[in-house]
Amino acid sequence: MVRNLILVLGDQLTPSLSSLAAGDSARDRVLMAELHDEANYVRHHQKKIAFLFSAMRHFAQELRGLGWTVDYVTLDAADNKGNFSDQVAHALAELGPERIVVTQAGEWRVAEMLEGWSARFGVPVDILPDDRFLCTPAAFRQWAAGRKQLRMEYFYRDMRRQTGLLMDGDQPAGGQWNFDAENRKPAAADLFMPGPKACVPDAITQEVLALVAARFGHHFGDLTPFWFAVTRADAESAFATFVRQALPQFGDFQDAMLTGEPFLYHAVIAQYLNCGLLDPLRVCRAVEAAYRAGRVPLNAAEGLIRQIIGWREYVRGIYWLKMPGYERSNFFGHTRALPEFYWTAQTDMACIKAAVTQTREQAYAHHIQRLMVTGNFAMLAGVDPHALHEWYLAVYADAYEWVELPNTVGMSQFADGGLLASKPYAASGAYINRMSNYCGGCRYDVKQRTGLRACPFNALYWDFIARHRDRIASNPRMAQMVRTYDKFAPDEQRKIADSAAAFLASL
Ligand code: DLZ
Ligand code: SF4
Repeated sequence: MVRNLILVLGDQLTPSLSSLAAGDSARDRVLMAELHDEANYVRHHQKKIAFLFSAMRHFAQELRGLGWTVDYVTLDAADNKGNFSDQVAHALAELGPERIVVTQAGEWRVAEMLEGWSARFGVPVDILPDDRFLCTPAAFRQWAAGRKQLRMEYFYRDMRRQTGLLMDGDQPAGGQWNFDAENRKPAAADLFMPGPKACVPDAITQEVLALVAARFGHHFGDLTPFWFAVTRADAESAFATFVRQALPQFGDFQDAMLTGEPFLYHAVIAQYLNCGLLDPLRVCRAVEAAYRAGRVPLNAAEGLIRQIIGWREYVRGIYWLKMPGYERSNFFGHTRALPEFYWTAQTDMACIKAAVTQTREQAYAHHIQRLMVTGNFAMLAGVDPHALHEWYLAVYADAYEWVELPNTVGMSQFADGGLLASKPYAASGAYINRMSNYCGGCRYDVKQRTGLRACPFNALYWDFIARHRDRIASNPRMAQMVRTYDKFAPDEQRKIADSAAAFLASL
């Protein structure tokens, strides 16, 4: 007789998960399922689906090793019902448990579904907090209450104090909270970049790859070569390799972009953190230990820890504070469809071509490529932020709505009108030229503002400033750009408008 049915979602691959910690392996049953609807609510990248299915299969094995009985429903199983609700209904009919136990879902859409189950099934449903995060949605709400602007920096300092990470007593290590200003060196192509540790697919992964090729071969993205870690042990080993080989340089070159170097000194661990294979706090403690041992400079250690206990927790807080509704934010009223080259990479813009190509190959691009190339372009071109949101959610292996949506809608598109970001992250080609070597190999000339050969980012940038001047002129960080635009001769302003219009018409 089964007591509790414990549903483990695809991004809950953590043995200490609250639903499992509350359970008893002798009396409870674990349910995990590969579901058509979860792979399709946006059409996820093939590599992302393979990663998650394989990591789920390995996690089921890990749980069995710990004594759990796991009902694992593969995508092609005869009793696969295709979605969470029908799969749970089926398990209830088969097993007749007293209650359902589940750790709070990461996405609002799924959380809503869980909320409806006790009424729908007439069985008690225990929804337990997800204690893999440092800040609960309720604590974040409290932190946000009464604040006009929700700046990450202040939240981050609280998290440093709360965890004691990089603290010397009550002072930040090195006498400074944030070393971002030291993290903006452009990279040179002759640097040695080790790249993330690649794992060899085992028999389970091979089977998943065949399944994904057969069932999701029409989705965006290259399935192979497949090198992601799919077990906790391999994810930890990939992280240890990063700390040893790349972290010392991570800080300096965090914002750099280089042709043919998709990873530079980035950790490429977000996909492991976000599905539960790596523990955020343990990762941060290991990074601090490397700094304290003198193996890693402070700007690198602080930069990485800030991403995890600062930014990652902060965007999750914003997500739960603002959902539902946040996904439809559209401050600028942008309505353009997402250009086809976000899927095909067929564009003469070398920066976009590089970002989309590596996204197709790796289901990965680093934060500056996402923010300042594909994100920046979409905002300048007036793309509907919701369409862009669905793209990011589909194409990146680390993307779940709780983390991706605030990054897209708030940070990259300024669609929430400045709740999250202090200014629109709009930039002309000059920024991309400074931080990358893309422009040298581009058909467009980054130095020209208008005309057929001019870098499209330039006219689009000034046209964006002109189009939205009423919305942005009151922002102290944008007012200067509005004044600069106003000083352009009328003829130049007309050329900017014509160039931008001609380019947008060609999309
Ligand atoms: C993203 C994803 C995919 C592609 N597939 C599954 C799946 O087959 N089974 C599953 O339990 N979860 C999957 N997920 C994650 C969910 O869509 C969702 O993002 C999380 O459960 C967070 O609410
Ligand atoms: Fe991108 Fe413009 Fe540079 Fe070409 S010239 S790579 S379009 S920024």
